[in-house]
Amino acid sequence: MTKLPTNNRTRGIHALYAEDPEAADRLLWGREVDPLTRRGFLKRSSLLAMAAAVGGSIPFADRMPGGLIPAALAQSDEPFTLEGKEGLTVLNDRPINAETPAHLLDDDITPAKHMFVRNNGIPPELESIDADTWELEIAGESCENPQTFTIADLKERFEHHTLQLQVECGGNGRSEYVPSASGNQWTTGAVACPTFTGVRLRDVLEACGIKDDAVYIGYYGTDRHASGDPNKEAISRGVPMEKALEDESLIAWAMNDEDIPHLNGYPLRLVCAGWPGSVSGKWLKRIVVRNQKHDGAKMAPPSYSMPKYPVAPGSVVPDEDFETIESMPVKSLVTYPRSGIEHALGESLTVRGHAWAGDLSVEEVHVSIDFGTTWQKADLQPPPNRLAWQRWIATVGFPEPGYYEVWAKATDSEGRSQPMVVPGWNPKGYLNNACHRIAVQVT
Ligand SMILES: Nc1nc2c(c(=O)[nH]1)N[C@H]1C(S)=C(S)[C@@H](COP(=O)(O)O)O[C@H]1N2
Ligand SMILES: [Mo]
Repeated sequence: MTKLPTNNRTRGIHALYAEDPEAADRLLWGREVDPLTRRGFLKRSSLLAMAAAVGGSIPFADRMPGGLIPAALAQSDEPFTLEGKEGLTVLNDRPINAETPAHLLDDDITPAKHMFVRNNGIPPELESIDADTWELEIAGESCENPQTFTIADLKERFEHHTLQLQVECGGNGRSEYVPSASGNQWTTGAVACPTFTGVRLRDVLEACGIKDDAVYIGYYGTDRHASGDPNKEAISRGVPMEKALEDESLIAWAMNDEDIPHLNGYPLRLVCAGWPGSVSGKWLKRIVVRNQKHDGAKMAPPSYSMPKYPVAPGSVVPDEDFETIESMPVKSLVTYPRSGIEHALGESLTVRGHAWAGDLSVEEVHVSIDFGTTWQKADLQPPPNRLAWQRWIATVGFPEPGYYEVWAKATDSEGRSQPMVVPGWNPKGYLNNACHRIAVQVT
């Protein structure tokens, strides 16, 4: 007989799932979980792998909710892994949200395995997606000739463009706000800058005809609302026409010259870089050209919106006092070395990272090793193209042994710098662009 490797709690939870799944969910997750949302995290094909991982067969496997992480794994120190991803920190598994530690963002071009995942709902099952028959519909009241394109049509009819584009979640950095804001507690890792290949959104919209009264576009994807309700969208956001028609706004079918990873929107996604990542729709099925500001799910305040004036921490802000976030603020990361390293006194240390500034470019980056008392200018490279992040590099020395922090601070092309402390508190915890810092022990 195979035996379960772990304690009675594991055995207990399986029995409880068989009897009373809601109670088991409360016990395991500390909350109730809609039965439909239990699906989808681990695929059926993973059952064998899962049995191997827990060290024995799972007698009640057929009653095990699809979304369940076996307690034997959830309780172990093994980092939990997502297919195609490496080293990400999983913040939430219903829906899946995972961020990238700063030192894994050191590449100039973010590899697919290190691109963060931000899901508002339940992604379409990979098995249900057929890229060959996938269709994108262009419609809306301000579209003259609504049309449908397969991915092959897009590839054939329009010019291809490959650009390196930064995607950052509007809530990146949320974990630092006090009082805490609800939502994923991102630290610094909800940002990435891979290349995307596709066609210009502008070319496709123009082929369908844009009416004079068009002011906004909105996207729809095939993910489902977290409740499982088929009549609700997980998210449907968009951008004003001006942003939609920029050279860099793409409908992309490839990331880093390969298929877009499943969790990042395979087989087709919108990329409107420099704005909150939420405008870059994944699993893209439909784009509507609107004669009013798009009113899809998560367009209304307080979603992706900031108070129009600074508010005291903890304030309640009325909906009419919010405005939709557009360009993201200037920001930077120290991606090398990894925080916490030891360094030999007398040797200089090369530090490097990336800086970006929403729709703008980065003008300067400075670093400090004395908690911001003095700053030295870093070398800063231009972006490979507009809306890509920029590499910065600096060499620092340390006067004596002890604990140091390296801080980095970027300044955008309009003279705005990153704050050294967390910027203005806001109800949903958006736009924290405080300086990133790493620890260095000099011995
Ligand atoms: N269809 C769909 N598109 C989506 C989302 C989503 O949940 N569903 N999340 C948005 C948000 S909030 C962000 S930050 C980015 C994240 O992109 P990534 O998961 O590829 O990193 O996708 C955006 N596009
Ligand atoms: Mo996001």
